[in-house]
Amino acid sequence: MTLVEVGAPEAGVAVVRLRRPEALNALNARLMAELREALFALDADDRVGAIVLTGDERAFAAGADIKEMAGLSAVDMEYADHFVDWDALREVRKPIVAAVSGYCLGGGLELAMTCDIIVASETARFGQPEILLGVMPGAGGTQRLTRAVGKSAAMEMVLTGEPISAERARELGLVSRVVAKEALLPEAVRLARTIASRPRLAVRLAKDAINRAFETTLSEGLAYERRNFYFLFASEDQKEGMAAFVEKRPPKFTGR
Ligand code: DAK
Repeated sequence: MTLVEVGAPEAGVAVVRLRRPEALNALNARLMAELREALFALDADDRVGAIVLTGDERAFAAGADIKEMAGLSAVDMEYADHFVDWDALREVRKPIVAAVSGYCLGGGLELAMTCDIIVASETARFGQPEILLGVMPGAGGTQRLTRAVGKSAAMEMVLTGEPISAERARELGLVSRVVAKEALLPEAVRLARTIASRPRLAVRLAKDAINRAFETTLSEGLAYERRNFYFLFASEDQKEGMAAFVEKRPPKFTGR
């Protein structure tokens, strides 16, 4: 039985579902390896323009698998490269919308933050509870959360381990929208379809440039943005998009 279910692409969007409900979708090594394989396959699939990653109603994911991690030593982790699949996820070039319901804790939140947009159901709970286990976030929580919500709120969440509500997460800018629980998947898919309908190369280079904002100074980021912008003038979609505007007709994008 697989721990990651991949839906057939529809209107440019594939839904990937974490499926380990008996452990609140705790992220063990097998699940992460399957997730990596699934996301990379979709990244290479021309039918797909955007991906939705979701869990179930009770949990997006309640963290990395504590039972699997409990007995490891630092030396084990270093030699086994135990978390290699986590690091790979940031290489996915297509946009990923995380649709989060219920628990989104520890590595679950770190996984959601590796995605590009987080849509939450009103039942979602976001937290970094690692401190309660005697450790701290290890898959980007101290970095991505701080960039998303600022120092003070990140310190509160990481140092107390207490979760926040979906509404609070929206106020802080951690999620882009909060919807009723029945509307979560339809809304995330609708958003992903809108993105998938946009010219693919522009979407790809825009995602790339936004992610650069977290890696560089403003001047370097602006120079990077400028190069991606100029590059799009080498695309057929730029010619088509601008010609269609001038000719007052809908554009026909090809992704070239
Ligand atoms: N790991 C393993 N099993 C888990 C789990 C987890 N994180 N969360 C829940 N489960 C399992 C429970 O053990 C239980 O299994 P059984 O006892 O039935 O076999 C089942 O899921 C249902 O959970 P509960 O019975 O506890 O359900 P409740 O409704 O009572 O409580 C809860 C729900 C979410 C409040 C509770 O389960 C909980 O506190 N879970 C742990 C949350 C947590 O501490 N998460 C952070 C884990 S540390 C890294 C990558 C990632 C990480 C670090 C480094 N690298 C790339 C270096 C990440 C670390 C973490 O996420």
